[in-house]
Order: sequence, then C-alpha cells, then structure tokens
Amino acid sequence: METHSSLSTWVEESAQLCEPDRVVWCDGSREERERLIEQALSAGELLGLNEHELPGCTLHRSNPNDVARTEGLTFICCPKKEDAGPTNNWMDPAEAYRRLSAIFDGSMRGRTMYVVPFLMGPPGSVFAKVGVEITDSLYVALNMGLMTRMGRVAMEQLNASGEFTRGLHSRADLNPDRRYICHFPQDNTIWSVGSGYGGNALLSKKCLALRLASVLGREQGWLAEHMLIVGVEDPSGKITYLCGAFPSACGKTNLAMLVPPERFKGWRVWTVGDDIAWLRPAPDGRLYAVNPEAGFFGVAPGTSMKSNPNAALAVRRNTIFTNVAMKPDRTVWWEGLEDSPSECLNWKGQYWTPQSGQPAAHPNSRFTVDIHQAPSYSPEWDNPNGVPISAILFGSRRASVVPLVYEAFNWQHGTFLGATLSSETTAAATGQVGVVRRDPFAMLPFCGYNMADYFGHWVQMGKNLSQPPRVFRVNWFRRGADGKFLWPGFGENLRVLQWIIQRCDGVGEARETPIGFLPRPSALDLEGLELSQSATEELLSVNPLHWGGALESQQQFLEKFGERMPREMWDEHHALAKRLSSQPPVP
Ligand code: OXD
Ligand code: MN
Repeated sequence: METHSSLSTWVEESAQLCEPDRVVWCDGSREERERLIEQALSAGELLGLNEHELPGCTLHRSNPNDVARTEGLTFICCPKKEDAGPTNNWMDPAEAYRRLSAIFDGSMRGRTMYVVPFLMGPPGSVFAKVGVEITDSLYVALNMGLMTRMGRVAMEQLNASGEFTRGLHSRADLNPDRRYICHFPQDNTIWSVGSGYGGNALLSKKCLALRLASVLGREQGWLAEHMLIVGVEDPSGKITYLCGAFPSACGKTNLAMLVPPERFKGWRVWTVGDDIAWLRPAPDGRLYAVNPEAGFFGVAPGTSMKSNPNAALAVRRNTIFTNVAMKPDRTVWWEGLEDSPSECLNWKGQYWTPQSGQPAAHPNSRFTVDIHQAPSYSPEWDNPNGVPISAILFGSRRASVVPLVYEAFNWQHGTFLGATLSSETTAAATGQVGVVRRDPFAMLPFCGYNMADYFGHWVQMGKNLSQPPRVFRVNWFRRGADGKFLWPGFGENLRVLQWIIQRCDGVGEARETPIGFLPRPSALDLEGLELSQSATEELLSVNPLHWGGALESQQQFLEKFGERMPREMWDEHHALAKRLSSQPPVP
C-alpha cells in the first residue's frame, strides 16, 4: 500500500512513544479481516459463536470497568478554555499532551500497533474526510473495519487530499484513573487512552465525526450532527428524507430502521444512517446529508424481531457483539430478545439464570454490523452528493410535559427547540440513569466547541438556506398517570412521520399553540391503534403551567453561557414566555 510521508513520520513517532513489538498497517481487505479475526479468537479477545446459527459472528467481553462512554474523562483541549464552553471539560493542550504522553509511554510493549486508515463519507465526495487511527486493540481495528470505509480506499483519498485526522489510541492498563479521551481541534488530533469501549476507542465515531467535525463545520459552513438519516417512501414512490437528533439510547437505530405497521401498505423506510449526519447547504438552497459511517454500533437490549426486525436480521451474520449474554448453544441473548433462556453466561462470562436478579446482558451491550446487512439499507448511503433533507426531528425521552409531536414556527425557533432539548439519561454513558438533563441537539457530550457559538452557527446556517428543512420536536416516551407509556412507539411512529411529511408538503393540518404547531387528533392517522381518547388528548396537550416550570430551567441553562449566548436564543425564550402567559391554564 502506498504510504504518505507525514503519515509515516507520525506512525514512527507514535511507535517510538508507545514501543509496540510490531506495527501492522491495515489494508481493509477481506483476507486481512479473516486473519485478524483468527488472531483475536486465539488471543481470547473475541469468542467464537455458533457458526451455524450466527456465521462469522463473535463476542467480545470488555473489562467490567469499561462499558460506556466516560463523559467526565473526555476533554476538549483547545488553547482557550472559553472556546470549549461551560458544557465541556477543558484541558490546556500542552498539559494534555504531557499528561497523556506519560501514559502512552511504553503502553504497547508486548503488543501489536495497528495503523488503521479510514474514510468518513463517500469516496470523492465534498463531504469525505480521512482519518488514521493507531491502536493496540485488535477489537478496535476489527470494529473500525465495520464502522468505516477502511484501508486502501482511505489511503487513495489521503493521497489525493493530503489531509487526515490523527487518532492515537491505547488501552494501556485500562485503569479508569489513567483514562482520558482528549481532542485537539487545532491539531486535527485525538488521543484516547485507558479505554477499549466503542465511543471512547473507535475514534472515527464521536471523536472525529462529531467533536472534531463540529469545529470544522463551523469554520467551513456545514454541520456535524448526532442524527439519523432516513428516506420515507410513500405508496406513490415519493421518498422524503428526514434527519433526527436523539440522545444516546433513545431509539435512533429503531427509527432509522422502522418497519411500517400493517395499515401502512406501500410505505417503506430506507436507512441512510442511524447515528451521525454531516449536512451541507447545496446550490439549490437545500440542506444535504451524508452518513459518514459505514456500520451500526447499536444498543442490543430491547432489539428483537418485534421491535426492530431490520436490526435483528442484520445481526445474524458477520457481527461483533459486545457484552451480551451467551447461551449454552453459543448463540447470543439480551434482555428484550424473545425467549429468555433458563441459563446462560452473562456479559461477564458468569453463570446466569433468570433468578440471578441482574440483567444477563449489560444494559449498554452492543452489536457492530456493516450497514449493507440491514434489509432497509438505502443505496443513497453511497451518494457523494448526499440526500436532500426536508425535515429535522429533535427527540428525547420525557415522561411528561413534552407532547408527542410539534413543529417549530421557523428555522430560528427550530434552533431554539434543539438548544433547549432535555432528556432522561440512559446507560450509554456512565452515571445515573433516568435523570432529566439538558442535552442540546443531543450533542451535549459531542460538541467540540462552545455550545453558545454552536447555536449561533445553527442560526447562521438557516440564513444560508433558501429552502431550510422544517423542524419538529418529537417525544415517544410520554407516560400516563399509571406510569405506562402512552404511545406505542416503534413502527407506529410512522403515523407521526406521515404528519411531518404532510407538513413538509404543505398539506398537514395543525393548530397553533404557544410552543409550536401541533396536529389535531384528526390530523394523525390513529386508525387501528387502541389509543383511548384521553391518552390521545394527553399526548397532544400543552399545559402552560407545566411549561412555566420548564421556562425557569431554560433560563438557567441559557444564562450558563453568559454573553456568548446568541441574542436570537434569548429572543425565542422571551417570545415563548409571552405566548405562554397569554394562554389560560389548562385545568
Ligand atoms: C452511541 C452513543 O454509541 O451515542 O451512538 O453513545
Ligand atoms: Mn450516538
């Protein structure tokens, strides 16, 4: 494989620092993959599964202290602290390089260093970016082979453009006290040490495609977002493309692979991406999106033929499972998959029965699979121009207050809906689960710069679009007084998408409320759902009293950014307060 001189120099310097026993350059070929899987199986880094039921599939058990993203150990290392903003951890770049060099020093002794070139986005596309990850984890190298266009194709693009993101990764001793995920936007560099977990260690994903790319996007007039991309085809064959931002583990993969309910004959959902979107304005005044990734790193628990048949079918071959349970016949299991086994080995490899009182699979256990294996795969994934986006959805997990769906009045108001998004925390990050926190644009852990500037960039982007996408807020997770979900979710979410598409086409019926445009119950196709009238009313209600409480916490959030908060966000906040105060409270 042809190499590139600044790449070779950097690899040599990294090898001098980390002192591996050998250096292996990955070319992304099928033979190489087979060889590396064999090596991982012999080393015990991967366990073989039932070849008949799950051909080409393997299981990885991570260190139990290393099972989720560690936001508290993730840093933006730009020269000025205020440029990282109040929602990021910041470290002085010189201090970060010093501190992490000491941990990288000799960390690969006795190990192999893999050099993994990868391409994000379709080859030759204006969206495409090259990265190279140096890692001492075979598991990481194999995951990168599924999650990105890896090897030769990236080297070709690198030779054409000369630019690449440098990602240095070592598991080191997996000690959480010596674990850091550091981003240096000014150097186009990522250093991650002490973790082998996906979001911390697959540097293409959150580190490059979101944190560094968000900084580049601001400089160059585009957006890097934590969003799925889908094409929704109606019975006439018309496909409408939508993007959706949802915090981690809030059903993005399920929505990206939605299977229409019985009633929606002739409808189809095409998956372009399930986690990350890069969006650029095009000469026609619209926003176009590509998915920079090539695979899914999806949450396993809850995935079944019922909840997500496309994912369940996709993971029957050539899949790497992480921290799921293994049944006696060496097939896999997790909570929410049909038929609980009477015994199995849990995610730590310990004997488990349903009486064990603990989940068998880790709540953040994952599958890694090539996007082509999803039956819903959209060939538009490979379109170098991306797909034109008609609507952007902001969704989150909220038991109360937020209705099932509503539409922003315009782009600026839509930006405000994204900026004030809040959600209950999930197992995708370490920390308490189920606590409501502000998660603007579902980007709280992923924005590589000051979020106030990020909101300003969004406002500005709208000004550069003559046909901006419409913006919607959705919430599939509203609960009734009995604590149960009011909305059935999953495939039935298409009923909401149908209204959204109608709105984009200028035909959907809506009523104006202080928070935005809401569908009247009659505007949603609810036929065949056993939804009581009171549940429907509650799902589509706006209670000014509840929103009054939300206003206060919104204000505190906006104040955190001081002078840097764009005036437009305060204008939207005050306008919302005014609209709410002129409404009679709902009894
Ligand atoms: C993910 C996450 O893995 O958001 O996609 O944590
Ligand atoms: Mn994600």
